[in-house]
Amino acid sequence: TYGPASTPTHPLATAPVGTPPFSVDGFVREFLHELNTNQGVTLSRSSVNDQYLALASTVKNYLMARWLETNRKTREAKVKTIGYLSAEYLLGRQLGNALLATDLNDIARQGLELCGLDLPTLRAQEVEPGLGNGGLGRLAACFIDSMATMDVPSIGYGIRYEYGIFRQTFVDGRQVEQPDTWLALGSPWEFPHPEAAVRVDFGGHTETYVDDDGRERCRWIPAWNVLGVPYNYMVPGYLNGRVNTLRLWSAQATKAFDLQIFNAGDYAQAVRAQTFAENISKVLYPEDSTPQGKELRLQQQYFFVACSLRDFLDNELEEGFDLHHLSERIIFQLNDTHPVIAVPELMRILMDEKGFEWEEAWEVTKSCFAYTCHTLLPEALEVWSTELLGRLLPRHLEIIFGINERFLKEVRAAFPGDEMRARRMSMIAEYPEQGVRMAYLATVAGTKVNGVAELHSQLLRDKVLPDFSQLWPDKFTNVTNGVTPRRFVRMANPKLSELITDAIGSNWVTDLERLKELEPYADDPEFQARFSEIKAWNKKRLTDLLRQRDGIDLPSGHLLDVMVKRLHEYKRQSLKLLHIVSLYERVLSGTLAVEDLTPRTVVFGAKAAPGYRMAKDTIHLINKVAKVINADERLEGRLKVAFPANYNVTLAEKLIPAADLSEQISLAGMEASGTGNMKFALNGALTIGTDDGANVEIRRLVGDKHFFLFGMSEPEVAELGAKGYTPGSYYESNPQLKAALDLILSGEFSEGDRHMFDSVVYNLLHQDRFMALADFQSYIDAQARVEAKYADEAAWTRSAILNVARTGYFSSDRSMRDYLQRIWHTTPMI
Ligand code: Z15
Repeated sequence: TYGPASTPTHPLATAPVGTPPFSVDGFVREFLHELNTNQGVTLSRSSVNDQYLALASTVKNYLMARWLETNRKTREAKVKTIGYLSAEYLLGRQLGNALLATDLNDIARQGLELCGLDLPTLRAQEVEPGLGNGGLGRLAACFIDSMATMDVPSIGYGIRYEYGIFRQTFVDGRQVEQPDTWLALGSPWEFPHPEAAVRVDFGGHTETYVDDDGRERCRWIPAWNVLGVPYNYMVPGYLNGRVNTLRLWSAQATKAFDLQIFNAGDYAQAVRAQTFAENISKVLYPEDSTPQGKELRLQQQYFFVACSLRDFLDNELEEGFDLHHLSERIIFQLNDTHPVIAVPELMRILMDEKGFEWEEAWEVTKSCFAYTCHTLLPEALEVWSTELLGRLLPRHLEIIFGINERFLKEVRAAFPGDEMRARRMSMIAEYPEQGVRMAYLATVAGTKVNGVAELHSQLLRDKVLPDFSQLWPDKFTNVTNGVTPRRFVRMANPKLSELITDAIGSNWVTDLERLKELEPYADDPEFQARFSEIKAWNKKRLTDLLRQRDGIDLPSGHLLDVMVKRLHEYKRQSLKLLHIVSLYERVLSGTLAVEDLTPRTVVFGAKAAPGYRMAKDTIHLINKVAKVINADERLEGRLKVAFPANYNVTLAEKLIPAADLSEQISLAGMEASGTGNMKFALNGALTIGTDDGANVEIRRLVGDKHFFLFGMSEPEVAELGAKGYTPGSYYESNPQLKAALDLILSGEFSEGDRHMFDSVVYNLLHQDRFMALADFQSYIDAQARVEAKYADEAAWTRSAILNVARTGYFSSDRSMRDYLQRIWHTTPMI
């Protein structure tokens, strides 16, 4: 229960908490107070970490009254809330965003200066919470930012991993993973509530019994349980006074659990039991788009979803709320299939705990969920074996079978006699082992199913879920992804932001389509000059960072060519590498004069899943190629390759604004959307890319003249695949491609070892699932067009400005508007 035991009589007890004065003096007082009372140190004896923690507390204090007020108002208004269910949130650093949202940047800088401190130094002390792998986790972070900024009541639900995505290091060019100890120096942004922990059950069996009304019912007799402790985080809207909540769950042993064992006298065993329970939220699985089928992963999924549903029903709804009307108050957005076990969980709660009949429970359940699919790769679609599911969640498996049975009846009624169709559509796969297709369950249970870019949504309908889209055409829709302009333009690119604001005013930060008003400036020489200076300044900032962060020397005056994203074969980092090796080979063989080489630095950033051999070998090869090329004086410094380790949100914020060229070169039909592509375009990089994911929409908006398109289209890929693809024939018939691959095989990059990179090269030659060789020539030709354009500085700058002006569509605010209209059917709170 919440609240005081008796009615408060002190006048301050019901007043909202105060906000520190919005002045330099007020800020300094608050900061020194936090330093003394929270850190227990004086300014003169404080470490940089003390200062950072005190600064974080100070900024939190400015947000606190708004947070409490947001919670009160939302609760009172009894409006529909968005429950965003996501196993990942790749938040990035919090301090800069909080300072921006409160407009405290100038005050904080001046206040700290009066204390003899430097704001950027304190900001650099923050370790980012890396509670996600890549695009999917970062998208969740952008979406909660947009919802707060747009006054949409929402709660983000997820897992507080003790170790987020691993820290990547390179040893002799190979990736070596280190644990991410993001909590080690303190975690000032979270509010733990151990007293509000909820219990989550696992294992055991089910049984039937007869209830008081004489009805036969089912119940779950679990074998063990853990506690979920909520940790709340503020999600501040931009200058609008709204502060939403992100609620991440941490696993703890229940008392009952260890008491039993303590009583048996086995202290060591009891402590081990504690550790066992706490394993559930210990570490983020580092695979992006390749489910592992591990028991602990399923435990994580059920753990956070069970906590979240329990939390919403018990703590966010008023007592006595009639759950038949649940969908008037919540829509749970399923971020991929990871949280889909929430569907049978809600059914179980309604039937087994609240006494609903099946049909009643199903009516409610199917109106409370919507499902976003983020992939087309067949291997990325989660299928949980019924053996595992039944062992861990026996009641849920029963319910899934029940949903499937009724669903297949509906299919057979709609398509009489079409038994093949019914089998295809079953949520239960029979091969290679019996398993639950989580995407099918989500599709059946969701009010809506959406893909994340136009092409992806179309392929989802036509290729991944064709039977479902025939049965329920209206269930399928598209919401193209977006990125938050606060973090990825306003914060990451302060100089460009100032230039934009000088030209068109400051409203673009929350109304990004306004960037269109920049179009006339694309031809303005003065604007062009300022724009180029800013790009140069961003490059300088990156150069300084990489020198001290990685000991990397970036030459100045180069075309900065950037490919940053998870390492995955379908994304084709190997194609980018073949381009680099080919340039090098042509200089060595004299087919390209050094003077004709466009001065270019290629920057890679990419983590590989620790068990993904081909991805790790590719990283090794990139590093080895970089080492040889960077040391070869025959190139006269005109070609450099940089691969800073541990690409993350913090590095992205410095890298993206400095880029000239954005590499978006996945095989068409494979990248669901991409979101890095949007961040680059918004920061004035030109894209070289295939007709894939959101690239399609970027190109349509910026125009063909300002985008370097290459490669097969998705239908061409499908056709070539059907005809039979033989990568070797491209090697045989293209001398430039052959020479590049041969140079790798010669041992040039491996101290004469001719076999070090066999795995990568022979995979390309004999398998090449993602058709890099088929697109090689087209890519080389497109890179020649890049160089020609880069030689005309004014033309390049004009195109870069037009990329900024024409990509306002890719704000995640627009994505949220689309979700509100097409899926959630609700409006912001005024
Ligand atoms: C992930 O980061 C994405 C898809 C997945 O199925 C998983 Cl498990 C992780 C990415 C897509 O690859 C990317 O194209 C998309 O932009 C992003 O999700 C956000 O929708």
